[in-house]
Amino acid sequence: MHFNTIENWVKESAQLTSPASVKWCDGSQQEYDHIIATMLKDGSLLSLNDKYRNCYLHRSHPSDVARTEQQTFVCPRDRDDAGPNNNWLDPQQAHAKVDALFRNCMQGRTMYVIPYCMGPIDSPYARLGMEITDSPYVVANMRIMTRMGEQALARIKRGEAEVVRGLHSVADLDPQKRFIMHFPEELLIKSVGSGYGGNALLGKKCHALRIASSQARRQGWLAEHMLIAGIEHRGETHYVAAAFPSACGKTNLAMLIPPDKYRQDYKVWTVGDDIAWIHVGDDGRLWAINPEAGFFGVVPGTNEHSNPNALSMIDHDTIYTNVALTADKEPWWEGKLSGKPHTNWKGEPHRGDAPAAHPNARFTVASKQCPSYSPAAEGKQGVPLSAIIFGGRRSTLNPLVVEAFDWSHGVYMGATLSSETTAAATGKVGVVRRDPMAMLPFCGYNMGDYWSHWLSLQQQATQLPRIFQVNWFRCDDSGKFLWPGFGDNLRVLQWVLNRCRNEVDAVNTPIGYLPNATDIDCEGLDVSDATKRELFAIDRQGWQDELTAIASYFSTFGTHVPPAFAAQAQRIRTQLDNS
Ligand code: OXD
Ligand code: MN
Repeated sequence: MHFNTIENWVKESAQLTSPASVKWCDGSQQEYDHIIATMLKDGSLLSLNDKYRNCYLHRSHPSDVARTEQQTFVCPRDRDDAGPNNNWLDPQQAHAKVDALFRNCMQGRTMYVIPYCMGPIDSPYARLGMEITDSPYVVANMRIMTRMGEQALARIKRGEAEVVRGLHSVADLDPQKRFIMHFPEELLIKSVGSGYGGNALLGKKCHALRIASSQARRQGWLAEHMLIAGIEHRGETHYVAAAFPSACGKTNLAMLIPPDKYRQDYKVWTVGDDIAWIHVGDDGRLWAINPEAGFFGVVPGTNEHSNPNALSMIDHDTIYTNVALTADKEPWWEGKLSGKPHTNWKGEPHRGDAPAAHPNARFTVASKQCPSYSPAAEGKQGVPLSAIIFGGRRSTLNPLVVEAFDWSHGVYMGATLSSETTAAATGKVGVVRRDPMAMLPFCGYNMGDYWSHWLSLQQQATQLPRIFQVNWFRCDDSGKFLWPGFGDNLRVLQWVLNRCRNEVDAVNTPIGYLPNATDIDCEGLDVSDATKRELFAIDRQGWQDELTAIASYFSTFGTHVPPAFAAQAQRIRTQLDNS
């Protein structure tokens, strides 16, 4: 895109929104320090106890605490291109609707222009973006989450690549006037009325997933809601990408520390915790980069047990959003093992049973602060994938781990992913919803076409990763988790790796390959043989019902559903009947 086009868009945006001044961000430390100082002065950031060097607390508006999917729209000209998975408006109508809200909305404020790069700055797979915002909080967060500033601008000025533009304003934060609009055909995002996370840091969900997924479809690659981790064993590192719905432990898995008995032999390297851009390499394998430069992670539940790496990276140079405070101004959240809450996330005295930190409270921190951050994450080419893992939060039915027979079955497995909802999006928590590839809120085009696109990689790649499905969240009748999770998930990853290296065989079942009982090491765990059997039991009636639910879900995508899926379902049904 020609740089003139971008300059004109910045001018037009300023004419529309009438800011007091316009500032092009250079991404420097000095600029960051200045923004922080301004926010400390106006009260939108609070400083924390000195033990937390360069850490700050931001309290968002209490009605603006999570992504708002019902106000998020994908607006290609043809409604069918958005699919039943997206809210849609005719692009002209959508522009008119939001432009009315943008009119003069920046009066008295500074308009910041943020050039940014998603992915290592010198990577051929990195992509460029430009966000305009009136929120200093967004500027500070974008500096941590992306490669922002001079170098990105230099690449943009060269004009050789596509640039995704995003116009953002907090406006008056009125939830009724909050819209997150995507125009994939124009590579454009317009977000108004929210200052929170994925609604406002446009590089993340809006650019790197919704718009990028539609670019990826056009250009033959994948933009996915996946962590990327390297598992090192005896000098060899295998990389896996894993898709889980929001707030289902991607960050914890990406930063896993092996249990004691494995610590000598295994080391997990973090490449990314939320987004993977996957392309076919010259060698016919799939390679992944993490387009982000930081983590915007869920804070509650983070502790020495669940994620020691995260805990140690967030005690300095971190922006906290919506956590509670102890009496001596240390950040506090549910699951923190020390201190006690004095002030809740809204800044009120903490009382009673209500959570002190908001369940979707977040930390923003540079990836480089993570002790397990992989040097390969900064490499130009990304990392080659040995396995892709899909995981949902299901208290019943889905086994601890199962491997797909082949790519086509694996894609079907990903497409049938479902999960109980969490606090990462507004709405009811704990309801089972279908969340194909954990991309339901993030796929920027018709999900039926997206599945076909996944299947089409078979024609492009010569050595595809194996595909697995995991479920750390199986419960017994009393609601108690059957599997310890966290670091012990390495025991499952070990099986995944052994399968990738063709070192163990597996049991052929209607739903895929299951581990032999002895191949998942449970030594030292409070997992009885009976529990283990339950973790891998196939509930025949449950699966038949699941197939019916899946078929009815797929039918909402009409003719867009790949025919290969019906064949998969038919095979599973027949094998369940016959087994
Ligand atoms: C996130 C999300 O913020 O998925 O990563 O909601
Ligand atoms: Mn996410």
